[in-house]
Amino acid sequence: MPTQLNRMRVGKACVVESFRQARLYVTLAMQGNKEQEVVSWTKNISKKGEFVRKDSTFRNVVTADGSSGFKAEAGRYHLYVSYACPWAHRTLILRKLKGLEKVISYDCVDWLLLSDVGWEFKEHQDTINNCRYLKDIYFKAKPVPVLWDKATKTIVNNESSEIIRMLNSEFNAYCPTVEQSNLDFYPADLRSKIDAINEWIYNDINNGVYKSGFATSQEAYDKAVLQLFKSLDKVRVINYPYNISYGKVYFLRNALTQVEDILSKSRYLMGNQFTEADIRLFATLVRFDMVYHQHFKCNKKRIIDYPNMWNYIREIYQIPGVADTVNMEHIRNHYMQSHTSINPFRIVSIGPDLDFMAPHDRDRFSN
Ligand SMILES: N[C@@H](CCC(=O)N[C@@H](CS)C(=O)NCC(=O)O)C(=O)O
Repeated sequence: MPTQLNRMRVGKACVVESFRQARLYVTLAMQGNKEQEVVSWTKNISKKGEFVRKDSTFRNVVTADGSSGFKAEAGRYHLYVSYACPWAHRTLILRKLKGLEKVISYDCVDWLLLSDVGWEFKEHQDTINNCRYLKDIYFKAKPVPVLWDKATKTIVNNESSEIIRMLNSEFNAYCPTVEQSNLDFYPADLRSKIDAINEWIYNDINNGVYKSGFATSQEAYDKAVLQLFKSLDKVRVINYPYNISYGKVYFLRNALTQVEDILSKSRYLMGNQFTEADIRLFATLVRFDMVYHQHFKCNKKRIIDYPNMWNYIREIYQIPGVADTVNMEHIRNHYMQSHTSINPFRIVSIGPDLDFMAPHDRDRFSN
């Protein structure tokens, strides 16, 4: 099914382009993929009231040599993103830091995400396919980010963790400077450690805030929020990601405390090296105090209460180019106006004043 969908082309002509596709449409409709149920989070709740994120559907890759069928070329690929979405945010940061602004174009959807129509293009138009809704690009499904191939008019990939790896390594020939081309956020010698830390940070923090916010039972909420904040009742084993070799370390603490502890001893999650693990964590932490704390009920503590994390976010925010990828208006408006089950009157709260440009102390780790 994903492969057929992947071949699917956009626009009206594509919808009924062939009998096979029309048949696929009917099949999907019969499976319950009705037009009215466009936004997936409304359908992703288990019987226990837990939010269960579905795997992304489109998983092709762009390669520098074109061996995958999608060759890295300047001007060929396009990103569909939302400034509000932490997953899409990762891709914008990579595009910026690698200097790929002229190589990969992008369009941003409006911040409002309604369950019947999904993401919509409003002030920012869809400059490639001229669609009004992101679902028209997908034909049926809907999340951002989307990596679109203008040449074959196909979705290449819609999984942010994979898109950022493509931007990291496959477009180096098109980076404007040698420094940008040499920038490697997933270096070979750190890959297993990055994978290990990504895994628990994804489960407990990146997706943990959603599991807390979208829970529809007290039990599901307690489980997610405890994982995020309170002491874990199980022992966790991970590879300690410091330069100093501690080998395997047993952790009894919660995810945010663990991160705070790591960042009290090293500048980044991987010691002195800024990697994709930091970019992925940043996209969640930068939204935390503004939306997750109140809107998703992750309110035991704020990030500003953790001195190391708070300084760490400010350092990343101040890396040239990163601030351009953070749009707080979209972030606030999106969460508070789109999730009507959480915030029925869609009132956008005033939010704390956060000064991401205030000086940080992370230079204390410089050699
Ligand atoms: N695993 C995906 C998650 C993407 C995702 O859930 N995006 C949200 C926005 S934050 C979305 O578009 N949700 C609407 C939907 O799923 O219909 C990734 O990392 O790329």
